[in-house]
Amino acid sequence: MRIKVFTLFPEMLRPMLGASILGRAIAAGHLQVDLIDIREYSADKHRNTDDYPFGGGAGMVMAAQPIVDAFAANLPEGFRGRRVYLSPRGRTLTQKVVEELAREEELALLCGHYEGVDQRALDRVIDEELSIGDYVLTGGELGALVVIDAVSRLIPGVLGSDESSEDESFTTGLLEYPQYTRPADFRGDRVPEVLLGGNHADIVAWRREQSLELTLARRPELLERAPLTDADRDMLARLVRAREVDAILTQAGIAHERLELRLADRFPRQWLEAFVPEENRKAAKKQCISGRRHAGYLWQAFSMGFVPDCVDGKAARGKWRDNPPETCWLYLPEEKLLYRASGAIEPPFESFVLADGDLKRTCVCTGRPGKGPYYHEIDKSGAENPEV
Ligand code: 4GX
Repeated sequence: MRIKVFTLFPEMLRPMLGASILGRAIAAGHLQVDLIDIREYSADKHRNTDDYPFGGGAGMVMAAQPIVDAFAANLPEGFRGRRVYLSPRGRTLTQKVVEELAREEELALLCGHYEGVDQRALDRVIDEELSIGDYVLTGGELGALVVIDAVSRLIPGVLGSDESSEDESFTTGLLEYPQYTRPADFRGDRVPEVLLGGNHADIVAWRREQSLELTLARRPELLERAPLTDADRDMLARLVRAREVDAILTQAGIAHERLELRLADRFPRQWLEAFVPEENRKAAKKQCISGRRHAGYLWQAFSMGFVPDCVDGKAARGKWRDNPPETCWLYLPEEKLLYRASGAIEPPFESFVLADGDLKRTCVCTGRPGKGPYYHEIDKSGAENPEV
């Protein structure tokens, strides 16, 4: 690709074209950038390139002559590429436009300064106006650099084999998941545990969830066009609900943290393994996890007697209040959402679980339509919970 940049300030672009990936691409011959100093084509005796605007108004306007003559001197007769003027009036640059430009053999970029360029110059030498965004620069040079940078990385050979030009965001239609590198612990901030283990399926699922959640929070309009699977849509519905639940918990003054959907999905199983005696597990599993979803079903299994040492009623509640745990787990079986909250909580839900950090002491509240809340305290010493 060959790019000609027409500018009054070629020295503004030079450093960017000499460094990093652009510098390497130019050195390797994948890209050729010619900087053309418009001033050199001024026919004026003082080499002026601008003048006052006809009709009055603030600032100066770039005159037609130096620009038209610079283009004539530098673009061959049969120039086949696209001639672009960088301007806030132009079509907004998007990755799609970048892909379009990258298919050209050659580009000519005109950088305007001051209040703009004499319209007659644009009419003679420009095919299209492009804007790099809705804000105003002091000149088009940064816009030209943005175009050059974005286009270059699509030219074969410019990116190394381990650098992908297929930006995640534009292939998945979603925002990119967070990335981490060593160390695993940076001043107390740990890399998400799932990325440290070697479970590839878990990592893929975690990244997908992060992408969906980030897109929902920051660019929800992208979700309308993104190619989504049924599993994605299911996840999204839960994430939408999670945001509502988040608001409710915050309103109730409960400091909380929502756990990944992946962990929420495992919670019922882990719960059973931690609290349901081996001999009852099969039956409990069938009732709790086997896909039958109705309000409070998981807790119904407990009330059916699969868990020993249940104490129901106000006694459990009192006991709980006297000796509150530091951490509570809140699992909403219908929404399939799992929360961690600090301190003993009594959330405004019909079904919830209160437990200390290692799940050794747990209180279950099951909603019973017409009968009010129903509390169980489960004492389990030495219960292990590998994930949550
Ligand atoms: N995306 N600028 C052009 C001169 C100008 C002034 C008024 C037309 C009308 C810009 C952007 C940008 C600053 C380049 C003003 N042209 N370029 N210049 N946004 O702000 O590309």
